[in-house]
Amino acid sequence: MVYQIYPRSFADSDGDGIGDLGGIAQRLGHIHALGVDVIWLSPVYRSPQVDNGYDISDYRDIDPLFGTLAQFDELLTEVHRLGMKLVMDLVVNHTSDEHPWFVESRSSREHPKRDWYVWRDAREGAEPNNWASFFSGSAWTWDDTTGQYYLHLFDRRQPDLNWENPEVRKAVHDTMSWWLDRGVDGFRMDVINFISKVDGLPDARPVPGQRFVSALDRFADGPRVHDYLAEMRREVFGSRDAEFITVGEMPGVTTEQARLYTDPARGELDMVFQFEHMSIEQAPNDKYVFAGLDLVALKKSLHRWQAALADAGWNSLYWNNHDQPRVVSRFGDDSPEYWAASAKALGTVLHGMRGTPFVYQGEELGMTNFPFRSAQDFVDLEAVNYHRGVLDGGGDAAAALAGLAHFSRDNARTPMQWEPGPNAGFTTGEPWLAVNPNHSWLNAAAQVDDGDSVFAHYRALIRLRHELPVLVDGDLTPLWEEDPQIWAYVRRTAGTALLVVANCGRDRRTVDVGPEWLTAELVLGNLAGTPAAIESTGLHLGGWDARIYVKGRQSYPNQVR
Ligand code: TEU
Repeated sequence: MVYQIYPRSFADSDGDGIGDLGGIAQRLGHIHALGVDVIWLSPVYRSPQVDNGYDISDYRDIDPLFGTLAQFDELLTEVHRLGMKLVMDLVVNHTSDEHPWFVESRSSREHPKRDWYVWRDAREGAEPNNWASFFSGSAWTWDDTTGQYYLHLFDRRQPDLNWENPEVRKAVHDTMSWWLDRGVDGFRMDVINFISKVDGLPDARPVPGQRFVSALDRFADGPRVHDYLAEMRREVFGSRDAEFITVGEMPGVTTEQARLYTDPARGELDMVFQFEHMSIEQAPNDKYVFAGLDLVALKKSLHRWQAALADAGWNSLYWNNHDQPRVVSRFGDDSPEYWAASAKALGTVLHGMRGTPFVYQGEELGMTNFPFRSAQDFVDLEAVNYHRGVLDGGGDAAAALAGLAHFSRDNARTPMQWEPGPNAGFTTGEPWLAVNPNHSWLNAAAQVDDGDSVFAHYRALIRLRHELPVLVDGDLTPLWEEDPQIWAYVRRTAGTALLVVANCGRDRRTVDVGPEWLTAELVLGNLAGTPAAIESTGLHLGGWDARIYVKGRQSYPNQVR
């Protein structure tokens, strides 16, 4: 399994209020104790930090905010010494506008690097097409110096690279090789399915009342993306013997495309992050509008991905990352009574599936959303721009605030909660983003040695994956898919069967699992006093009760609860 660190919010060693490499080094023990195989580090490269490091101005240096290259090398050595691997974030759909490549590109139309970015003339005095930026407004910005627009799918300070240009691709390959030579073990590739845009950059289908519209189908899984990834695999990894990890972050990717990207026979990527289950309760045209949570839809979505990549390709499994609200507040129940049980139950149904599980910092503690109150509480540029856009358009400010509180990326980015004391032990200074007040009781110190904690449950889930081949290889058959409260499925290999079942609600439920499971053994439960065997009267589940049973072994060596 993979553990994601968002360095800015993980641990601060120098008191400037921003997490850094020194802080990570001090806290590696926590990650190791969880049983982590691979660490994925969100960007630590030199960056103006407009999008917290997803705007890179030098791919071959560490931002002074986070430390130095020498510190990075030390950290990598220590990660390896502990038997873990380290994966870097590769952000190459775009650079920062302060990257020397862009500075040169914008300097004149004749500059050799002009074609490294996407420049276009105005169309009838306005933007070249109707594409919206993910961060509000147009995806194009006018540049006075040379009298053309440049493309940026994200912020205007994140210009898109032109992947059609072989020199750009070569520069990216060289950068990757440079990090592999330093010893890193692979890459998580930011929006990598956006690198090939549809020829001619045609308008997206208009939406009434919107000047700029989401144009996902004009650049997601575009015409040459598979060629580019196969080429990258050949050029960067082809001559190396070691095993590397590649994960493509892919908003809008379909199951059919994901199969192509991750089929080992095609040699592109190991796995992709898909987003279908992350938009399940968001309105289609506005991710900040809550459209109601439908557990059946959520289950079906993930089960559909399980089926689609069952015999070719490979899934990644995640509830959280630095762009998503906290799962216990989102799909769980963060009330005092059910907070721990629901955090564990959601961990259980995710980690029971086939694929590689990812845990985002603090998820292993059941960290929750932040109690945002006013517009000033938000610092993420996506949130700030969204709020401004709603106000400018005369929209409902209260509704916008409620949507942001629920879905804002800042929910994921509040500092890691280490201790009950000042600033949760994250920093001795002033934290760059407020610490969640619930750190007084929700923190690592309170959990790591407590056998009943969310942390202990995650550790058990991770240990199970290391011990039970059926969790890795077994196929998956959903049970009671239409049930709006029970999430259950069976994993099976030739010799073993595993039943994963969770009651995703407060009301008690009894389910009839059938006689074949009466002999099964409990390997993991999330509530005290879970009986060791299933009763003949059925499986009686309390609120947010989650269990894993195994069958087909005489005895199970390492029983964990
Ligand atoms: O995110 C890509 C992406 O499309 C979304 O998940 C994004 O967070 C946004 O909310 C869409 O509305 C990646 C990174 O994970 C994110 O942090 C960056 O801001 C983005 O790319 C640009 O690099």
